[in-house]
Amino acid sequence: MARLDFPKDFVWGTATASYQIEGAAKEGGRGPSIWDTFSHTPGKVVGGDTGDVACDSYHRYEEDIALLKKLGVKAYRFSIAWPRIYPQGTGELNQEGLDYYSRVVDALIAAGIEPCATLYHWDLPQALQDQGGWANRSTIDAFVRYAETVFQAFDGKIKQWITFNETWCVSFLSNTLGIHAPGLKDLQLGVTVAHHCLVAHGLTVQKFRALGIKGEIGTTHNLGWCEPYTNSPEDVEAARRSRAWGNEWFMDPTFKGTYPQFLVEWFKTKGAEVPIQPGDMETIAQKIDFIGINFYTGNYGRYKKNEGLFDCEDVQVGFDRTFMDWNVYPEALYKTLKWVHEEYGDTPIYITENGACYDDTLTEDNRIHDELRTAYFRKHFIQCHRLIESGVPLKGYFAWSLLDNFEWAEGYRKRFGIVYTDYETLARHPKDSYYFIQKVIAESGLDA
Ligand code: IFM
Repeated sequence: MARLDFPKDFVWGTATASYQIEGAAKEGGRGPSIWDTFSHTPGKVVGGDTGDVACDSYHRYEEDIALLKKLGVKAYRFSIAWPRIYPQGTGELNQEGLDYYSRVVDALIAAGIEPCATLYHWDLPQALQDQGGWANRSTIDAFVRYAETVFQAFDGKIKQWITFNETWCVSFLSNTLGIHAPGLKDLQLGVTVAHHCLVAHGLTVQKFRALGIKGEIGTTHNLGWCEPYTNSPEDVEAARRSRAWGNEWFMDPTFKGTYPQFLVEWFKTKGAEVPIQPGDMETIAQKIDFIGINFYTGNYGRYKKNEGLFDCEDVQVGFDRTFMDWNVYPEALYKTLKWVHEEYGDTPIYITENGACYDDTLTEDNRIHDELRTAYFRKHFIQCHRLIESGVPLKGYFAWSLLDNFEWAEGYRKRFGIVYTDYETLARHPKDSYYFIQKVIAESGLDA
């Protein structure tokens, strides 16, 4: 049995997001977000679930931080809810919102855990959506103002900042595929929103530097890996389009200040164009201190006319699948991060999310024997080790998620936590995967 040791300074952590765990939707002066509107619209979320209560972490954050401490993590990635800070998106600041995150941040620091904050994990103030949301360029200014407020409030305490979580989801999943809030179905809208979020990211990084905030700033893209099913030019091109939609469309502007031209042309044939204004691309490509990658799955694709946006059909090749129906394909994590390093250089990489959804059952003695999730983590840790050995600057790993939580359009049925949330009592029960990760962290490695 081989022993895989991780560097002693490797950052082990877990991740969550505000709307998915906090609850207290109407407390502390919080304004409504697009997710309140969406989840309260019949038919949008499985079972009619909403984030009104979620895991109630707004009130139970101390319990959650105790779980993190026992787990042994060095860092905790959470998100700040914009509508708690500016209930209407702009205008009057809500001090109670800042106070809440101050309590969380102070408790983390007291527990010896580095706070890592995401500024935007999808809860756009509804008031801004009413004016066009991210499709309206003025939302960019509102975002930078909000970012400036929290930078100044937490300067010196939060040392790792992420501007956006998964810009692909914010744009295309939400505005082209209509699956997430605000639930719109328009390709041009997706392209426009993606561009505006990227510009907002660049301006926020500029603001961070101009204010001289201490610490590091980056962004998080969700990448996947689509392999061509055969070597035929049609399959190769189809898989390339599909992959580039999630990967290069966001990574190229972030690092190179360009969009992949072949996809720009492809979108044009569908009637969509990027609304680039002078200076935008330079603004987007600000130097960042790290890149966050969320990775869950990969697939095989082959050419099929009129299949989806890219004439690319997903082919089932016999992978095990999670309860989300996502392939378990750990090797794709290796391929993806290798590609990131080769294509975009030596910027430090953090896996800001990775994890698996399974249908857990609570035993009579409150245990959850989640062997499949544990196996998923183990296989991905092995790939992380391989990446580090091969010279990829992988600096940390955040498991998704600390807790079972509100899984967006899928509601509460889909559990990703390493801690089980009992939604009746709101009690938390660590699963076997929690103890597995605890051991890996304590030993700074694992037997493979
Ligand atoms: O729950 C989400 C998270 O909010 C963003 N990344 C993917 C996770 C699982 O779907």
